[in-house]
Amino acid sequence: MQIQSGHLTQLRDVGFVRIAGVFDPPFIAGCKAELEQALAGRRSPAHMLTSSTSVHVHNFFLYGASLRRLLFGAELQTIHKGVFGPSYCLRNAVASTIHANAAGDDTPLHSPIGAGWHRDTPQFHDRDAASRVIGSECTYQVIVAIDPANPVNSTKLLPGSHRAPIAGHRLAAADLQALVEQRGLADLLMQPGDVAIIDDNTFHKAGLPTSESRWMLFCSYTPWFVKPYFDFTTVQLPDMTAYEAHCLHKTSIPPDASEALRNTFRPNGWEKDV
Ligand SMILES: O=C(O)CCC(=O)C(=O)O
Repeated sequence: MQIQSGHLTQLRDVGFVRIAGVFDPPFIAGCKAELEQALAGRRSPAHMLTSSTSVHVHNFFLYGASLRRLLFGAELQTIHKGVFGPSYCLRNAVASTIHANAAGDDTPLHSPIGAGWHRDTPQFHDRDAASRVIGSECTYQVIVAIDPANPVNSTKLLPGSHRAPIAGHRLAAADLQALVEQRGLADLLMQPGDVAIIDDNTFHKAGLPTSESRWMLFCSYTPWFVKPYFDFTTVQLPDMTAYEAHCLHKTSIPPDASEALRNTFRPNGWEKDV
């Protein structure tokens, strides 16, 4: 797989780009089997959230060799190096299905993660408690389709909204209407093995659950100094590669109080082999 200049132009201009057929369907079927096995076993319930309409498996790469290979293998390394650059690290890696009656038991999660229009780029709140996001061309989401996504259950996106002069994380109704009038609304239709790259400043929301399983892997990448969702210092993978160590922030662990002041980013050169 190669990143073409057209992919980068579309990402910059529209806020997202889809690349078809990055992974082979039999490999993707193996990933799906690992996810379903992990869910059946529920070895780490704190990282598996279920509701009657969705299931979310955080840190999916811990639950099988194919899932680990998918996240850290050649294809996503090529996207990582070519689209956002080698100093970015992993912020979150979650497998999600929205699926009516996906699980018999409900955790406190009442609706799918991603319900309602929002952005994924990191936000903070200013003195007036107003939401501020860090903006476009800073952080990215890579989505890998495990199942097909159809016009009902696919993620919805507002093309061009990554550049909209709106400061906050959520979208007001009037702004939604204006954005739809300007450039319409897109369904992120996917087939197993397709990949989408999204500028995190693009407004999007989850589609509606159907009776079909709709597993997608949502992998978010941020500059090394952005805190990840999980404490990856405790994560150890057998035979961890330089790329995995970098993604899991092991090249940028802040010093503890007893250590001398130092630049905490120590690049390990993973990209030289890509
Ligand atoms: O599940 C989806 O389609 C969207 C998920 C989403 O918006 C998110 O995780 O931020």
